[in-house]
Amino acid sequence: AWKRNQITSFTDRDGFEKEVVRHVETTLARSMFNCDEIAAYSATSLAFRDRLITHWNRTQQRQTYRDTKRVYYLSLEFLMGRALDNAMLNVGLKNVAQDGLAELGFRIEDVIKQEHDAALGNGGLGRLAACFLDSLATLNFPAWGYGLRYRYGIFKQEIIDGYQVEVPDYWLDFNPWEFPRHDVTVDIQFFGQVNKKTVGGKTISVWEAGEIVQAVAYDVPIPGYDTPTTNNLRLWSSKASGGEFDFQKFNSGDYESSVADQQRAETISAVLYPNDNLERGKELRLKQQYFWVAASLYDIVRRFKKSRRSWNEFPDQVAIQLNDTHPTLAIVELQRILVDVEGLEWDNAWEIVTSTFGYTNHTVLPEALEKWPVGLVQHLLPRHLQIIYDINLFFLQSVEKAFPDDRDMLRRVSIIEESQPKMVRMAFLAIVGSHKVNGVAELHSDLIKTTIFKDFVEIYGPDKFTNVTNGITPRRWLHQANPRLSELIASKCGGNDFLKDLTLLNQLEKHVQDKQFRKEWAEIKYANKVRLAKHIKDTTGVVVNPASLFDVQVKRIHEYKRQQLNIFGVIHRYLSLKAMTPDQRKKQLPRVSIFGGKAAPGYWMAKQIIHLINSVGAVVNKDEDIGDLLKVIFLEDYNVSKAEMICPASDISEHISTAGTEASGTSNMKFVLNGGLIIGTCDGANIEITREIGESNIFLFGNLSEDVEDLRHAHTYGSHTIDSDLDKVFNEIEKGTFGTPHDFSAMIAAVRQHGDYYLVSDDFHSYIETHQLVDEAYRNQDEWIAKCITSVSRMGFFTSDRCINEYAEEIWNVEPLAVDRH
Ligand code: 26V
Repeated sequence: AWKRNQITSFTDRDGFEKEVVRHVETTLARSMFNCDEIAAYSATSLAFRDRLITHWNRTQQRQTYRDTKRVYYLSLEFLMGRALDNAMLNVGLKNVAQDGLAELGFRIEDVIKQEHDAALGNGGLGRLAACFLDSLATLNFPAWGYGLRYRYGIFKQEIIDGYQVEVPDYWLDFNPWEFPRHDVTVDIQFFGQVNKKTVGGKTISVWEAGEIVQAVAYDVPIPGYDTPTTNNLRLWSSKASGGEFDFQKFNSGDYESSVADQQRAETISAVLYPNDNLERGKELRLKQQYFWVAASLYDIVRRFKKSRRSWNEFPDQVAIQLNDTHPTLAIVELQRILVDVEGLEWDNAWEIVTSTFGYTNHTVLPEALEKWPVGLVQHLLPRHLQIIYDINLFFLQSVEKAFPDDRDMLRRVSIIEESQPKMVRMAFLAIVGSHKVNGVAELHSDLIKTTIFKDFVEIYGPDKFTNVTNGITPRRWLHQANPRLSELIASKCGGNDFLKDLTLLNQLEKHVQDKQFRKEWAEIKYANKVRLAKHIKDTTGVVVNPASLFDVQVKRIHEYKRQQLNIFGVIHRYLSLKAMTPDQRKKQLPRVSIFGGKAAPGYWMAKQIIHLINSVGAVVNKDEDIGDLLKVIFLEDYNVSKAEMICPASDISEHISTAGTEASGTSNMKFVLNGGLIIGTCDGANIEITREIGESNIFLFGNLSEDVEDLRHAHTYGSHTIDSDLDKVFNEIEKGTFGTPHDFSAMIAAVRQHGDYYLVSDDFHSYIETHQLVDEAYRNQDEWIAKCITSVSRMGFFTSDRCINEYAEEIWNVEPLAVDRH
């Protein structure tokens, strides 16, 4: 019997301050006299980290002792953002820290800002994984995340002369939120060949590796909100194996190549691939995938084996969710472990494998579907390719049996695409190796069943395919990002319970007509806009009037998300304003168009879009005829912590993808939850948001998903006339009003000459008209605020808690396991 650690469990200001001072003076080896904001941040983080780790230990002990089923969420991306504010709020001691820091001479907001975002993701998919971790812990599910510990997260974006410039994001200098586990390592094999061996009359395959790289675990504690449950995010870092190979080389004088080996090993976890929705079959990316998957599975299997159960119980103890196809090799790796290493029969092993995995699809864009050249897989993972071929063989045999007359079916559904070169279709492998496949919003889940995965619905029946509409964590995206609104809501909803049961927001609706409530609501929105206006001034030098309508589009730059439609619309507004008399202008509503988002470094067109936005801003923002009536802002380096400032400050945000292309979208949910309205197409989760909040509270426009194919066909084979207003916009660009016209000729040609694949012209008229409706609605502030409040009150469905409960019930079959409070 030993005494529970008392020191680190501070509960009041005094206790907190003592911890901060202790960390400054001992852990950081500094004097309180030269404690700056960075030291204050470090010490505060260490104080909270100590607390979390006590909870973390208790949670892990309890989960091990009870030995219930666990969920493993495999994701190549976890876009976590900052941890300190989140930890303080989830633990419920932010006020204590605020007072303590104040007494030590610091403003808590300044301290929070010292933290570098953990930016281990590209966009929606990575942020979804982060929201899921928050919900899993809050709901007390025994769950681990597994990912890669990139040395460089998504690049930092700088805007120089109106163009994006990428700067490396080296974020690990000081990271108090991770615990290196130098004792938790796994040797990962690559290359080599497969030999057959006969053991006791049985022939088995033995993979003799050509290269071994070591995986080292780094653990990040994930605190739940208002619960002691603290789950684990395990990130793998790559290191030279340091085994005999290297010493041999080193001793034989081959110093150079032994250092080169080390470099090569460390390269695996060096950098996050900055593409979002574009697949380019790079060997290093496949190495990353296998490295991470193999280390994670080894860890999962090792944990399972401790309980000494039979292999058939594996799926009762383990649920593994594949976040997109990136971890699909896990299916093959588990089959390999069970058959080659553990000696199970193929069919028995395969039953275990398919019962264990679930696969989530996040896109229907064909250019994003992962395919790997067979030759590359053969070279890097020779045994895995054999297993993939066997999986495919047995699968195709069963298909042939069920559809004996359909030869073309076999070609269409084969995991191996018979192209030049042959390719492994990862999505098909993921479907065949999982018991459930889900899309991320209703429309998207319907689309995958009727388009890219149609044949698989025929083969497996419809029940294998399901929908789990995405959600967001209200802890970060309301309580943390918008503390004043959260407090106002709490005052009307009977306290903070709504943060754990978001449907309680519906209590707001009875206060919609309450004048005082509306006034406070409007004041909070205004204050949030003032804060963003200050950031705009500080970072771009442009002064914007916070009384203007703030119109925001922040997300990755991609043609399918149609930032080009937005900026063409802005130019149209500018031309209309220019054509007015001064008297007419006085009657117009002032607007600020705010853009933000990164372009993949190799995505040339996306970079041109950024340049056009900046070029338009440069002209409009200094036009004295226009003044406050229109400002165009591009915010540099959009990331999670900036999103936390931007979402609360928006009046209207743009979710305007070509119908059928945005699987879900999640920022749409963040903006509405923060009391903004949205303008959007009938796409992704916009459709369900409309159903929940009501048609009168959203500005929908544009063609429907079911009409897209015909429209595209007409562009290519019929006569294609451009919308006349859009034509005027193009003519103005071509006149040189926004700089060298040649810079933008490809963007215009995409619409005029190249078939307008994203339907910019088709939707332009209704987009412009709908923005006029936005202006009109905004003039009636009372009505506008009422719409905002009503919308928020109906957003309960979009919490990631609901989403996680659906996964738990429909896909994972796991139950929560509460940890005692002390
Ligand atoms: C794909 C690839 C392809 C290989 C190169 C690297 C890379 C990195 C990420 C991805 C993921 C593309 C799919 C994706 O991000 N989908 C987004 O998922 C969100 C969460 O479900 C959803 O809200 C967005 O609508 C969807 O675009």
